Amino acid sequence: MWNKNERKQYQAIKKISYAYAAAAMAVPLCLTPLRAVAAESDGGKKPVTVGFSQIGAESGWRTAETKSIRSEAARRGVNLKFSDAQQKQENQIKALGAFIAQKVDAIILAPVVEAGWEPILKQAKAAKIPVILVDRGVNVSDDSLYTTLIASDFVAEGKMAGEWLAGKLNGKGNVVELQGTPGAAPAIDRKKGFEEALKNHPAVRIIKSQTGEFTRAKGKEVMEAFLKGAQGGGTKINAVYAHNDDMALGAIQAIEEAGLKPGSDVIVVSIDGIKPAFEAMVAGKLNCTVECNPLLGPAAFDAVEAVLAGRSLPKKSVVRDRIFEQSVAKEVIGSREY
Ligand code: GYE
Repeated sequence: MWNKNERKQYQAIKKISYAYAAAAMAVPLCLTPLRAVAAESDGGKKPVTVGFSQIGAESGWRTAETKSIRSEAARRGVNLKFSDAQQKQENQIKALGAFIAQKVDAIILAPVVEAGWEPILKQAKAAKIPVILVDRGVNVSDDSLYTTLIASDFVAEGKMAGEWLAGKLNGKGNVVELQGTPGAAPAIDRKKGFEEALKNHPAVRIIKSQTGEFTRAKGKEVMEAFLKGAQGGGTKINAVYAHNDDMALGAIQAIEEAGLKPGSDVIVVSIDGIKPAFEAMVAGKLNCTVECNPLLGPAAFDAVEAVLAGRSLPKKSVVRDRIFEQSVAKEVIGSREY
């Protein structure tokens, strides 16, 4: 029998492997999610060493991703070198430099922003260290600088949120947008997808848009400023679109403190699908969340094992996400894995 953790990991990988199968550009990848033996790099003696450069701990999503990678490394007997960049690209570049100097077998990178990776990725390539990108993509002119990207389709997530909100507002209303970290793939793409969806609904307008840096505190602060503007004679706010749940939860607090009801006076939609978002939906304060699966550990280490074994990998594997409305929150909250 599997323990609870193993079953969860298996369910997560199963979802991702469906997405592998569905991704048009994907080369079929043989996934071995339940391998319990220690990963080995040289025919059975030395355990594999992997450096993981993580962005930070800005959100519930991020914490869940870190946990998934750490626990999967432990389960496979991988020696994991973990580095927390505290939201700074320069710290990630330093961490990658250190991993290269230590001659790790592979690097897993969750890049904070899209731009500026070429020099360090060239160093990794010159040292023949494969780099697996998880969760966010990079902008490089030569895609041989990384092995594979395992991530959600952020444009599709933004589109789902936009289409849902336009329906909820009956095609008319004023929306404020809380953006993620400037320059980050999910911030760029979730904005793009949302705006694409609104093209079909010209009376739904984004009246203000600012970064809340993917954190609850900043989401609250920015929402407070938006509400002050509205209450001081500015345009009425009908809805909030937040690029992640944490910012939405901060915005909900700001709405309540302004004497309004989140979920009815102001409609709130966000992305991630973390447990606290489901709790807020059950409480009637959040209207909708688009899932973004952070349980990337199993797929990331499958990719590491595959590349070290010389197997080819697709350039991108898309994690499939679903949308959850308030009306189903009670029913599904018990089965949420993060
Ligand atoms: O949605 C947000 C986080 O990169 C997909 O980063 C990830 C995003 C996630 O901080 O909560």
